[in-house]
Amino acid sequence: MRSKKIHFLLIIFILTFFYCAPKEESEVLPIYHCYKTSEEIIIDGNITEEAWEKAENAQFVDRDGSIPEQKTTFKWLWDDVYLYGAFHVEDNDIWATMTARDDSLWVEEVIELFIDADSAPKTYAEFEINPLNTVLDLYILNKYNNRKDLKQLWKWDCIGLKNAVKVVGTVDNRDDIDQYWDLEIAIPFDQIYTAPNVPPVAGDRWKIDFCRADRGKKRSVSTFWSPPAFHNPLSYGIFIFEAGK
Ligand SMILES: [Ca+2]
Ligand SMILES: [Ca+2]
Ligand SMILES: [Ca+2]
Repeated sequence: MRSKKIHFLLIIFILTFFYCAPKEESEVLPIYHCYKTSEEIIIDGNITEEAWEKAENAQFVDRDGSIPEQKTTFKWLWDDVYLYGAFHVEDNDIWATMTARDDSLWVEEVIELFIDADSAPKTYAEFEINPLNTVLDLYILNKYNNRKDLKQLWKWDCIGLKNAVKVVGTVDNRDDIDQYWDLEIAIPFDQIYTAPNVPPVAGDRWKIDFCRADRGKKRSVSTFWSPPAFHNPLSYGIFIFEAGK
């Protein structure tokens, strides 16, 4: 009888544990450790500050997890005002034509950022920046965690956003061989309305993803930090704010 009771309690314990235990996201989602910096970062497209050398380096992958031929690497840092990002985008054919804010940048070459600060996938911010340094920014209401009934709040502009690109190559000539473009960006925390803490507290976790459209003459390649990205916020990677190194 006693043994039956112990078995019963054990089953209850196991069921309770598995029901309450958070999903082990780290087993399937990439993790980025974003360190706090006290050094000045000038948003000029030159990712040459010493601070960047201390940041964790990560890279984009193909939909199947493989490393694409033209690599994209990125780093992030933060201070009390901004979230700083740096992307290094290898590309032998860099091109873009759009220069108006909130233009359809995704049909050309672009880096896209999806920021789900409260890890509640129904709301997140989207940024896109092209090699001409044109910005698209909007808030998304995504009731079903997919593209169904997506509400896009285009009028939202991230006030105080700083962004700069450095192109080693030509954006307006597709007949020559280019090398790369770098994007440096500073997003003011006070514009991320869904952030649980402004500025973040060390240990805060956001859900974030990045994508790249590399639209070559023969084919388009989409790469990601955590595929499938885009409007699948449950797939975004885990972005952890860490104290300074
Ligand atoms: Ca810089
Ligand atoms: Ca390209
Ligand atoms: Ca906008």
